[in-house]
Amino acid sequence: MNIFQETENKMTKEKFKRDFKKKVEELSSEKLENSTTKFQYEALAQMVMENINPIWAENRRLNRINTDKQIYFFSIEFLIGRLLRLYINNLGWEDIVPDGLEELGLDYDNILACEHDPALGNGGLGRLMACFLDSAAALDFPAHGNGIRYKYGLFQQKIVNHEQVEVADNWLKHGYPFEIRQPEKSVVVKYGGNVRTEMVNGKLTFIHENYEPVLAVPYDVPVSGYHNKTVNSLRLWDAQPVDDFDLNAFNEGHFLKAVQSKSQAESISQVLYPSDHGFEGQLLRLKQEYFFVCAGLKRIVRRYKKQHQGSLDGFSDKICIHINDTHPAMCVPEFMRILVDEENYGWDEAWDMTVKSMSFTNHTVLPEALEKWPVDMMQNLLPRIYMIIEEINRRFLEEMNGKYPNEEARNYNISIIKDGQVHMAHLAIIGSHSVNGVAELHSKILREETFKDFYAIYPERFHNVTNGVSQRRFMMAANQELKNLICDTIGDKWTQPGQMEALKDLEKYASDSDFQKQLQGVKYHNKERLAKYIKEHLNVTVNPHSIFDIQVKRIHEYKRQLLNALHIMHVYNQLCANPNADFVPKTYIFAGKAAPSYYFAKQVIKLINVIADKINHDPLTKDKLSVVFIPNFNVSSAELIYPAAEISEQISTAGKEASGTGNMKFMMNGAVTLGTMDGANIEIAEHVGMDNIYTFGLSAEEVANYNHNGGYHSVDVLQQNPDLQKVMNQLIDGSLGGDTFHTIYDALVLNNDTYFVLKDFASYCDIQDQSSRDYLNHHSWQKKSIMNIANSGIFSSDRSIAEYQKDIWKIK
Ligand code: F58
Repeated sequence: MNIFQETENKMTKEKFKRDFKKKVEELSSEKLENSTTKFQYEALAQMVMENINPIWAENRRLNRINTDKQIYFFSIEFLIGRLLRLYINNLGWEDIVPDGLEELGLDYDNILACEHDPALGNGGLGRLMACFLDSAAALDFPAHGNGIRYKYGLFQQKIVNHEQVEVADNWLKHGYPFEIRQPEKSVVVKYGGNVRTEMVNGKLTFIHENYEPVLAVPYDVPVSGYHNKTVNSLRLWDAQPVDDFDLNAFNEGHFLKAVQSKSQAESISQVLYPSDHGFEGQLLRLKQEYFFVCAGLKRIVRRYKKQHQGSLDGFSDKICIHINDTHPAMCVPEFMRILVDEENYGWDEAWDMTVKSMSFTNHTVLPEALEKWPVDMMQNLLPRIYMIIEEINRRFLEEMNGKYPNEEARNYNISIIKDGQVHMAHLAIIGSHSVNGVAELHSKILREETFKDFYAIYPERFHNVTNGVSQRRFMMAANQELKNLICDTIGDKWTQPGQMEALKDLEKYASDSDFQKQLQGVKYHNKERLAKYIKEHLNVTVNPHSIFDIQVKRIHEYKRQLLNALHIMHVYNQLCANPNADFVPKTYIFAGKAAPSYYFAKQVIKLINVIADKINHDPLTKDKLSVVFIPNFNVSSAELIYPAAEISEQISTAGKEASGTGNMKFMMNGAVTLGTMDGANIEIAEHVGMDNIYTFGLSAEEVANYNHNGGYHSVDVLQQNPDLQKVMNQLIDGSLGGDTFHTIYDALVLNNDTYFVLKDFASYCDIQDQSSRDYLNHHSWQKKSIMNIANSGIFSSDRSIAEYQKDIWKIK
């Protein structure tokens, strides 16, 4: 029994069964037993919304009258995943619904599978936002999301002839039951045109004219808290033409023009950019960035004024605008525009309010990913915003040159506008009171390298908040058997929001052979479940008694799926050379999408699939070695994959992965990390202890040292390692069924291996061997697994949110 269930509208199994049956029959005009799974899903979704809506309405009413501080996450991505099961668990119906459906002769998992998984994000950054919203609601904080309702989410990935093929993700085709359209809250966003000045009542006034208006229509999705009465909102904006009346234009010329402008407006929220690497300076992307910034701020400002007798005074004491990476950095000039142009604040006061309201999180140190917009593009698309950025920059440089007259080079470096480009990270840092990285090492690199000039000026602004993930989704819901086992062993305190560190009590059972056996049983079931999925989807048989060694994440050179693949080739070579040698059976599992324009990453996908095909069809490897690439990695398949893992591959080039969050999801499901000392792996190592993690390879410092001296000589490494030579030759000599991988070979051998794959190869092979040997000792392996679960509490996003609250937003 939970608090939520003690309330008046208590749901019982019998009531649920009655209501559900009635709802299905109303919707489908069929008896329950003749209804389709699709109608059953719709009925369940409607029942859930009918129960959430009154609580949501009450939350909205309270938020309107009370003046507690509100947090708004501005993010270009929210990778929310399927929501139905989460809502059911949050409502406290997690026992009622599955049992009730079973008694009605229905399968809960089949019904849940009808929900189209909304893919409104590329990877870690978007998923982090979803975990943060989940945690904030669980902890009763008023924190809301503000983003874009893309019509097409991240493409669906198919593998055809070993290669990635992208298919459009029309996730709204059959409607989405968890959103509420709010047309009366629509606002206009203005693009292009020109800005004219005029004296109005003795004040210089900026008038934006000849612009193209676009209507931003909000759709709200409820974000419910776990077993509590909090329901926050995720607001996603849809772009529409301002006036559909234009479409009725009476002559053909006008009609075509009107239709054109309709599709131009709609194109803004048409598609999520599928690139997680490198900055793409497309005009449409800039339009998207301003779109949700402008629309979101307008509503927040309007709401605040309504609550405060038409004034924005005191705004920064009550509102936090959190800028998630640089994509929403235009919050800074847009809020200045509202304050100065529309609300008549003086510049200095407006600037003070802006900086106090904004906080900024950086998610990458890859230089190619840092956003820089061409000045003329921004000036043409957003003329007034550009003027304000210029003025912010002018005043900033004036201050810096005054304070640090001898730091000319530095003052130039930190400029927002330089070399014909607007540097968005600089804008975000200068315009925010807080800047944070997402793991200790990452924050250190920001302070000492990426943003060192800013750190010298504003040391007090720099923070670290190590990422976290939602245990409610990635462990309690995805791995219910593990959750139950832990609750039976140490109680359920750890399942309460903010209490996950109580898992530490499990350490007492680390060497308990009874508990170890039960844990091993849970893992085995999860491996069987994944093996079944692999058989059904790929027609590949994997041995559930083999070690499940898994790397799932976006495909990127710095994440080094290639290192994993080269090692598998080496293992296969060994097996071929010595078929009767002792061998610990192993299944290597990969999943992840490559950006459609990222040729190298797509070659890596092809290589993995080619290797998999060869190995899985060789009778020599049967039951010993298999390789699987699971297509279309998304939040739903992730929920199946993490619980089945025994080894979590986190092998990025040290210094490149800001944090990683998959590492945390694996850990809380009992997988042991095999990784480099990078991102949050370092903190995982600190918490589990070096006996319970496998680390290898260069440190971030060593990588940086090589890079400062122009890199290293990959050919030297190759010359000293005949096994590696053999593998590299196989990439180009036709051994792989006639396929050759010259691009990969050239990057590693001729172009000096930017990501240190060959350099780390030998130490990776050693640690792989060691982990396989260790696996044979079940007792010590289970102990490692338990130590990982027991120490995963700190990697809950509840902890991250509590830190943001204490150090950055300072909510009481
Ligand atoms: C990721 N960034 C980091 N960006 O790579 C990862 O280390 C970190 O754990 C995670 O953020 C959360 O902090 C990331 O996912 C993107 O996908 C961007 C999306 C928008 C376009 C540019 C890439």
